[in-house]
Amino acid sequence: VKNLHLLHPDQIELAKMLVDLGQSHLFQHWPEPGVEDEQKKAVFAQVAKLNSSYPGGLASYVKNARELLADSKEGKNPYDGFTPSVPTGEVLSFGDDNFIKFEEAGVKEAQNAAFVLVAGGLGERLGYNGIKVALPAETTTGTCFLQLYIESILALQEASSRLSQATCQKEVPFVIMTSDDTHARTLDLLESNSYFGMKPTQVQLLKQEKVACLDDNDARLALDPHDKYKIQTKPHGHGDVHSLLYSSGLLNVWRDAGLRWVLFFQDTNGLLFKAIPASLGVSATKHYHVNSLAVQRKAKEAIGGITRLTHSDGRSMVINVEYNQLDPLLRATGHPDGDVNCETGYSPFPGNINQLILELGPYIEELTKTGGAIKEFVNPKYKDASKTSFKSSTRLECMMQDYPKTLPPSARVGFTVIDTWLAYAPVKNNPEDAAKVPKGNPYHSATSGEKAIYCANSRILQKAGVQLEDPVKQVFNGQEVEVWPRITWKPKWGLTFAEIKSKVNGSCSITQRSTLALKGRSILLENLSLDGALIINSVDGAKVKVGGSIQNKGWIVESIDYKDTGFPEELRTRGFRINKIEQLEESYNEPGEFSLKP
Ligand code: UGB
Repeated sequence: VKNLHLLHPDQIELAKMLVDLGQSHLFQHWPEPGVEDEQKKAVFAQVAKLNSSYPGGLASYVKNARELLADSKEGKNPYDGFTPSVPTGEVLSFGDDNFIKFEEAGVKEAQNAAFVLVAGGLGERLGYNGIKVALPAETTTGTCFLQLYIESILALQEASSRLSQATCQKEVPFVIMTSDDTHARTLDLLESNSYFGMKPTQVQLLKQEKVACLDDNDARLALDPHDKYKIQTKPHGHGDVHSLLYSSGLLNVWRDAGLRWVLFFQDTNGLLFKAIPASLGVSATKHYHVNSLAVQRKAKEAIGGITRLTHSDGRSMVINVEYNQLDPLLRATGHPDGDVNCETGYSPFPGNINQLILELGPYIEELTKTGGAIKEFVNPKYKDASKTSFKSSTRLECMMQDYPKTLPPSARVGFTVIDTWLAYAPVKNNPEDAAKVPKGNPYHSATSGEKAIYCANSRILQKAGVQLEDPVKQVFNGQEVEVWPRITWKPKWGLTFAEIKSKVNGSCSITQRSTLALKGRSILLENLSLDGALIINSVDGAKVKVGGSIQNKGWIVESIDYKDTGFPEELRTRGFRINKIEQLEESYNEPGEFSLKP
């Protein structure tokens, strides 16, 4: 009370609210006025921020926390009363007529889409010190994830307006959700690379705020152990993306501009855009309000399972059930073996890859009701079985894929299963953890993430008629992976199977030890026989026909020890480097028609 005169009237209101919420411990230790007054004012600047960045403010946060902490203490299961079953959705098979049809529909729709990347996480599991979107997706060209994503969106935008014969190209908006951990470095990466060719006005960064930590079951806000004038905060999870988008006002801007879809994706999946055209096509054709991308999932694999939950009171929803909850839920509902593979060798529940396609109109309608608040959870680490005190402070968390939990039963919630090799190879696990992954389950490491890109590109070319040698098995960082030829291309070279197929003619072949990098739009492979490394750079107006027999010493994949600090972290986490011994590299910097036939 003695310090009240230091505060603005609105800060006094906040102080009263905190007292009403049982949070007076936050300032009980304050010394007399005149001592550390600036720090005291700073506390209220932080309180104001915490209050405005949470839907419903701190009062809602504390109320939700008390309820969730009480449920957790009681051991209440959030899925009580729900029975899981396998939902139905669209299952695609790469390259067949159905897939091609959905891809075409998706490309048409892409100009009506906005893309949202959630990139606020630091990736503790990966043990990498930088931001994950700056990591090379593959080291043949060194293209980082953010560049790959931006070039994919631009390619999609261009292909979409070409297909619909639009007179001018619509700019597809790209939003990146950052956090205090990633914001400055993400902006710096964009600025120092001229936004990788995208107009800076097309990109928008929205920073998520952390939430207050909680010290006990009464949801007393925790003070920072190192600073008694600061409330301790931690990340609230990727679910924040919905309230941030809502409060930014962008959704209405997009609706007014005629957009129809919002696509959400995560930070390190180098394959993702190979799956986007077809899945957007599914959304548009099936009129899905919510479409979750999924892959076949091995039982107990550390990705959530897409599940239909039916409540005894009649409610029903299709939702992601996190992997640590699926097994107990199944066991509690008449499946004594829990989360196990079925006769296909996979779990019957498709694996959530956290790529969501939402229809904009129904999305805005829903957020107008909820303000973007997502059902939260709390995961306190208790000191003992009495569950009365915590080992360390906790906080509420939320996940973006829980958005459908508040939807009415009339909402059209579906999913699209895509071949794993085509759609999903995230970089999440450090080498030591990856090496411990049970045999047959995916490593989700930097090693497997890069190898998966070569595998997918090789298999796509194979399907387009190119003869390829079989991959060889090699071990890097304790992980056995298949090594295919190192084939990469710019997204504008080919985004859909139909487009890629149209660029491969005659009888082409590529040996396993080869490298092929196509860095241009109009490069036609015709009767090419490659045994070595071939790099083609071309400007947009240059049409290059590449054929004949090309042979050289090539680029070799060499194993390295991840503990060898002589190599940069980006290479150590993969366990290999590419030794560029000999290549044929040609650049076409002027428009025109060219032929490369050594
Ligand atoms: N992220 C944020 O932007 N903000 C945050 O506060 C936290 C994360 P993780 P997670 O694909 O295998 C998810 O940590 O949460 C971003 C799904 O929940 O990589 O363990 C972060 O930058 C799970 O169902 O993943 O698990 C990153 O881009 C499963 O699908 C993204 O959110 C799993 O991903 C994911 O963060 C998976």
